[in-house]
Amino acid sequence: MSILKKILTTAALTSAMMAGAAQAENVKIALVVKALGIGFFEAAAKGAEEAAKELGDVEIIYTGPTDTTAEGQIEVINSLIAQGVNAIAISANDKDALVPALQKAMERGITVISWDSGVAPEGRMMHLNPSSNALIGNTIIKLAADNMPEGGEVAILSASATATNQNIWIEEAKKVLPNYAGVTLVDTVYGDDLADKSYREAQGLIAKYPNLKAIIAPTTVGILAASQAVTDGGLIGKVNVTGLGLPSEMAGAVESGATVSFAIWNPIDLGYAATMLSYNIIKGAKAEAGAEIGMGRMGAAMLDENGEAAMSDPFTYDASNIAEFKSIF
Ligand code: RAM
Repeated sequence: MSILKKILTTAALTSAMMAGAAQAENVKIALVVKALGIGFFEAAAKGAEEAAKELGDVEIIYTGPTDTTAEGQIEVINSLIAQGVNAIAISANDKDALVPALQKAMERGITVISWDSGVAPEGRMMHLNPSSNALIGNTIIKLAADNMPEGGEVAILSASATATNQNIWIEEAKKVLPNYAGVTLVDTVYGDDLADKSYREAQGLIAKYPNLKAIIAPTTVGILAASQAVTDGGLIGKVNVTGLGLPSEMAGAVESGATVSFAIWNPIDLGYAATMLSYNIIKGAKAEAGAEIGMGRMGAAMLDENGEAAMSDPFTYDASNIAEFKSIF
């Protein structure tokens, strides 16, 4: 081999090694969602990718089970532990069932946070709520009540029966229900954040309660399925579907009148913030009561005594603004 060729080969090898080393140093943050195929989480993943791009040395692993079960998430967590990720940022299908697996992750030095749907404090370092739980609980009832001045029956179509976030919001909604004179909650059913099951559960409510005035679905999957069931049942104008939805998915329902209005926060910002928080904890920020941990362009999260922080207020969408937002998330 000529000397020149040798030098060139060595240079090529060195730069290949350096590239390999840089790659090996990438921080791996796993964004674990309730289930794959849910638009809300896909929007959150966009935000996570945005944060990774901004940080420069982060690889996002977007993953989750195929259905919204704790068992499915435990399998995913165990495989992430085996892969040696640096952080797991999870939206939990069950607040308690995931604790042992997540404790094992933390024992191995993995940063664990929950976001959107929380894990019990012993199973994570902090939890990021999208907004104040009490505010969300009140919002979903108010959205229904505002469109039924004479009062009447409402029912809730939730996600899975063990979803931490929906269960807290429903509990908060029930607390403020007495403030809405004449509004009666007749039932709560669960569609498991599966489109077909949610659709059938909505049809079940419609059949069982002929006087039903509103279906409140505090889930993006449930609200879309319920608006479809109301539309297919020829009940637009009789049963209003409301709750939490994505403008991109709900535009048709608002245009048809199946849904007068609904609310949500920005899921892109939520995924972005969860990634920034995970990164800063990996880099040494202490997740303890009173701490302020940076969230990049979203400011800082202030942790309360339960290790929880909340982001922004939900925003209401209706015929006046849906067109503007439906292409964003
Ligand atoms: C669904 C999921 C998610 C929830 C939204 C509102 O996408 O259940 O956890 O925050 O709805």
